[in-house]
Amino acid sequence: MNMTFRWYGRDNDTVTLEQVKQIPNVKGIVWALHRKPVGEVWETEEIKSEVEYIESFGFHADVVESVNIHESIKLGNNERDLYIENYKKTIRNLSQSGVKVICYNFMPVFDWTRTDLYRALPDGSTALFYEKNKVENLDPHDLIKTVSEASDLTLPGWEPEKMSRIKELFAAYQDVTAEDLWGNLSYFLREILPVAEEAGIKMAIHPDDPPWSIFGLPRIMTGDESLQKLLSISDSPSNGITFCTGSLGANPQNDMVELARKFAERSPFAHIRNVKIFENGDFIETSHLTADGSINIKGVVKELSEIQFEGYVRPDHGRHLWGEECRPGYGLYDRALGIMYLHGLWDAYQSEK
Ligand code: DNO
Ligand code: MN
Repeated sequence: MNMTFRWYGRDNDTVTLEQVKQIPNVKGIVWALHRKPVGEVWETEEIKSEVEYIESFGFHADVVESVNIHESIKLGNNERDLYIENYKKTIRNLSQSGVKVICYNFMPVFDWTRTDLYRALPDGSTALFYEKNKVENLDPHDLIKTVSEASDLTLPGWEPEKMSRIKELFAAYQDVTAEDLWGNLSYFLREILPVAEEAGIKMAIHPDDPPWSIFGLPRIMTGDESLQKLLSISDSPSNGITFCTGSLGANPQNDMVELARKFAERSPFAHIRNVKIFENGDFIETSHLTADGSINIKGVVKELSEIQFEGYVRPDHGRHLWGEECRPGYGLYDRALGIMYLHGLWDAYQSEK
């Protein structure tokens, strides 16, 4: 288990690397050029500057999350080849700085979606919350308004320039089915995987969050069957998964221990976090502790320990604690607590061997 911490960059995060340095046994920083518009080539110089900064703290910069996929690739329209070429260049450029894993997702229009960024938990902390009924009955434009009013820090995938084109994007997706999306994902992977392989980089798809279709837009990375299908697109060792327990686990039908058993070997990267699911389908993010949520985090780490998982791991979203002002879900404190819980489980299972 190679423990990492996601960080948004100098002048773009409330957390500093000096602080991350004090969390025990964090080996690397999961990073990205967050200010880069989707689809543009990441140039070697800007990559180098970020990687050198991260390395100056003694961290590795092996994992990038995410190099986002331009909508034209997901839509499969005639601009896609241009953006695929850019993506290939970015892969090659990243490999020059020693990057090993690229996390990406294939969700149309929106990345992870929540209805409330600061829902109070009984202990007085706040966390990201998803109200099923609200998403099913709300116009996406109203949701965007609610979310952007609640935070001046942009959620990943909710970039202002994209939001201003939202109507246009919805229209473009009108006739795109789940099957079309699979076709477009396969096309993309067949193009880029040979380049990734040559560059020594593993691509790791992040599951959809939540793992079901929202606002009438198709979503395809939702559980066992889809992970299987993804792997069947190509046997390339570069065709991998970001095993995110909180995303997949928001659907109680996804047994995360079972899925870890099946897919950990093909997951160069894991996000481990807990969510509490309510009977009506709502869910709230909790601490990483197994007892606090609906996901058997303990069981997942046990599976990883069984196979001596050597992949990269990070705590995923955390709650907002002790008055911390931070990016929604990406504060320092709860993710640090999460890391220590994961280390504790890992050490205990390892010593049983
Ligand atoms: C949710 C988070 C996401 C994730 C992106 C990956 O579980 O991990 O923000 O980073 O969807 O592309
Ligand atoms: Mn995740």
